[in-house]
Amino acid sequence: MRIEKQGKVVKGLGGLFETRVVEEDGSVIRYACRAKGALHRGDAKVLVGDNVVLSMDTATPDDIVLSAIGERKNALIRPPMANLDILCMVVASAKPAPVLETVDKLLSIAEHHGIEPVLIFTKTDVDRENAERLAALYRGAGFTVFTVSSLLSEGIAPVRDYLLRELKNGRIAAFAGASGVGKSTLVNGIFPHLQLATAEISEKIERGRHTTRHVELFEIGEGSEAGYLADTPGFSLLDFERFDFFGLDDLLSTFRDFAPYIGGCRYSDCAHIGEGPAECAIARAAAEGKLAPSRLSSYRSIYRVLKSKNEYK
Ligand SMILES: Nc1nc2c(ncn2[C@@H]2O[C@H](COP(=O)(O)OP(=O)(O)OP(=O)(O)O)[C@@H](O)[C@H]2O)c(=O)[nH]1
Ligand SMILES: [Mg+2]
Ligand SMILES: [Zn+2]
Repeated sequence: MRIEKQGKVVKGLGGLFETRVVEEDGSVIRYACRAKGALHRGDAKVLVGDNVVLSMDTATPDDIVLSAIGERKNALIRPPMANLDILCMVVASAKPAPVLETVDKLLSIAEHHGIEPVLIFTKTDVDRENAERLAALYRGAGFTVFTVSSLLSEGIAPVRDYLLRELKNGRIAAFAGASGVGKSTLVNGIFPHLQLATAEISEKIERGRHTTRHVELFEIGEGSEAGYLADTPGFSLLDFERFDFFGLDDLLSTFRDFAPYIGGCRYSDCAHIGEGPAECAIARAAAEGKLAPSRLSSYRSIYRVLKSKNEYK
């Protein structure tokens, strides 16, 4: 007899998926399975975080197939995941040096998908001043911000408490960011029983070594009320060429700190891209120190990318 079970994909590696199933008696079982042919390509590809249907024959219970993907709340290319509720941008105070434009791009993509963005500044022991400066900048922009040093075991408990509070009933958060910023080290700090691989960044080029190679969900809380935290592979610079961007018209609403100034520009069709403080309310806010100038410059740079994409479609 063929039966079906509902599960969630917690890991995918080389075409093999690990899925988590809550059985009728409440016990939690992990099944390893392959996906049926049509679920290997394009948008139909199975992602970690997907809610899926597993089919099996009771006569041959080891032969399990991932046969369908449930409706998705959202799906991202980087990190390759579905159904995210919270995206934690992990950024090092130094080593590797933060690139705010990349951070802002990812925040913008998260906002666009309705995923709550959170910032975690790591390696406060390396450059405390920069960590504090960045924390203040993003708190001022209206984001939830944490600062941590895994080396000194500083600031980890507030991150763990936040995740425990926010991640219930299947909700999912992911750590995302450049290679070598300390994502896996922090996951190990939050779940002391895990021993995820971590590695020194290259001294010469001050970049990470892409130590984490796959996305994996770790359970936070218990049973059917559990939530999940994902460790993900670090970005490389090339990844940003392939980002899933959206329409130009949607950009402004993904910069939450700009909201108070919208409508205040001299011309109603102001695009806020080159106009000076006399005409543009957003440029004026940046000039007066109410908005971080780096946020405005990220906005302008993403605007240019989206515009050229839309023109060549
Ligand atoms: N000084 C200092 N070093 C840290 C801290 N957190 C992590 N590191 C070190 O930074 C290096 C990279 O850490 P990982 O956790 O492997 O970084 P990752 O973000 O998971 O990197 P990928 O898996 O490549 O994406 C390791 O040598 C860690 O020991 C910190 O708070 N302070
Ligand atoms: Mg890692
Ligand atoms: Zn304007």
